[in-house]
This record gives sequence, C-alpha cells and structure tokens, in this order.
Amino acid sequence: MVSKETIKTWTEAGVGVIQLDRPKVLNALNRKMVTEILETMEAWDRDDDVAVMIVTGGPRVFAAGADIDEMAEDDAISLELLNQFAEWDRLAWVKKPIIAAVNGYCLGGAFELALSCDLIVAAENAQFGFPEINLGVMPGAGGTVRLTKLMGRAKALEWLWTGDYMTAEFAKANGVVNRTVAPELVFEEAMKLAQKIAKQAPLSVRMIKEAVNKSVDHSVYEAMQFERKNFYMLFASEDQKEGMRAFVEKRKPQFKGK
Ligand code: DAK
Repeated sequence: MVSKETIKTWTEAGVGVIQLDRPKVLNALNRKMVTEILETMEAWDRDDDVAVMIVTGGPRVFAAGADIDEMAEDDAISLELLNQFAEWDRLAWVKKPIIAAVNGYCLGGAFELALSCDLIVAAENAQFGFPEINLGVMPGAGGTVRLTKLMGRAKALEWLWTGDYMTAEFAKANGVVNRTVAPELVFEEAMKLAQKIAKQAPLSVRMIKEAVNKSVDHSVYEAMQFERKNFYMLFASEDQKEGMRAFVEKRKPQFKGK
C-alpha cells in the first residue's frame, strides 16, 4: 500500500484501488487530493498490471464534497487562473474502467467524482446529493450535466434546487447507481465486479467504454459509425483471433490485450 498526502493506493489481482484518506474532514476533496487521484489514474491507465480501477472512501463515508475551507476565499479570477476544471476533465480521458465504491455521504464534488466513474456500487444507506445550493453556489464539475442526462430534467432540477440527499435505492432506480448492497459488502462487491471485468479482453473493454461514451454525446448515426470503427479495429487484434479460435476449439481464451 502506498500512502500519499490525501489518498492511499494499492493494487490486487489486476485492480488498482484508490482510497480517499482525509477522515477528519469526511474525505473532503481538496486540490491536492484531486491531483493525486488524477496522477494515480493516469499512471494506472498506462500500467499493464492494472485492468480496472476502484475509487472508495472506505467503510464510513465516500466524501462530503469539495473542501469548503479551501474554497471559501476563492474568487472568479483565482478559479480561472487555477484552471482546476481542466484537471477534472482529464478524468473523462481515462481509458480503463473505473468503479466508485460508495459508503455513507457522497456529496457535491464527490458525487461529481462518482458520476465521472463508469459504474457505482453503493451501500444501501449511502446518501447522494448536491448541497452546493446551500453554500450559494452550484455544481461546477459536471453535476448538472451528468445528473440531467441520467434522470431527466425535472428530477435533476428538483435535487439540484433543494440540495436534498437521495437514497441509494432512489439513485439505483434512476440509473445513477448500478448496485446496492449492505454497507459492509460494498468494497467486496465492487472488487468482484472489477475482477470480472479485469478478466475480459482488455481491448474490447476499452473500445466498449469509448463507444458507450460517444453514444452519450453524439447522434445515434455518429455514435454507430464510431462503434463500427471500434468493432473493425478489434479484428486487428491478436485477442480477436484467440477469442474466436478458443471458442471453436472449445477452450478458455488467453487474452493478452494485444
Ligand atoms: N469541507 C471541509 N470540511 C468538511 C466538509 C467539507 N466539504 N464536510 C465536512 N467537513 C468537516 C466538518 O467541518 C467537521 O470538521 P470539525 O468540525 O470536526 O473540525 C468534520 O468534517 C465532520 O463533519 P460534521 O461534524 O459536519 O459531520 P456530521 O456527521 O455532523 O455532518 C455532513 C455530515 C456531510 C452532513 C456535513 O459535514 C456537511 O454538510 N458537510 C458539507 C457538505 C457540503 O456542503 N459539501 C460541499 C459541497 S460544494 C470544483 C469542482 C467541484 C467543486 C468545487 C470546485 N472545481 C473544479 C474548481 C465542488 C463543490 C462542492 O462539493
């Protein structure tokens, strides 16, 4: 395990785990933490020993949003000059699957972090929300956009305007969360899912993520052209030959990510 200033990281069986680690302030995301998360993910994206990543806050709380103490004295110009949104944008460029394993509060910037991941496994008692409105601001790292795409305009507006917290069950019913489990099983469930995906042909996993992301932002026609290109591209891989030969020879494929 590697302990950095704001996170702990380790890898097990092809899965890289990032645990947010500022327990005294409920894992509030300060700038250092965002940088450490991004640097770790980008390094793992290039690392053949990591196939899937998990972000978790541990067994009690995912995170209570951005660090309010750090933000309190910011002004429009200092935020523009810091250009911190550019750092958050880099999350969208990570090619490998990222699973958020969420216990307890997942608020504000932390909810935006979870929504930027590909899948969310949540505790039955987890709470999701955007309390920015109570601070006289609004989400700034994709919250209004991603929540609206997932649950539709009217529902998203209600949560964003009230600042209320939604239950994990509601989040699951509205396409925000993939699975809910008992709080003590969240990490285990996320790890099971991660290891299942980690065993799949790596290039297929990667091309599917790209194609699905394209479908969110483009017309059906454009996204299908993109899907087709990725489909053709996989026929240039050794894994396609291996996967199909293994089926014909009635054996398990040995994928290499090539
Ligand atoms: N920041 C700093 N400290 C926090 C914090 C936060 N977000 N949340 C909690 N803490 C600290 C508390 O101050 C307290 O510290 P001490 O008093 O012990 O020194 C400690 O954590 C324990 O918190 P509580 O005593 O309040 O614990 P409770 O169980 O009573 O309440 C709570 C839990 C989650 C309901 C409550 O802590 C709370 O309401 N926290 C604030 C939630 C919130 O408003 N979050 C921030 C939303 S704004 C950006 C990208 C994204 C964002 C901004 C910029 N860029 C790219 C530039 C995102 C903005 C946001 O997330």
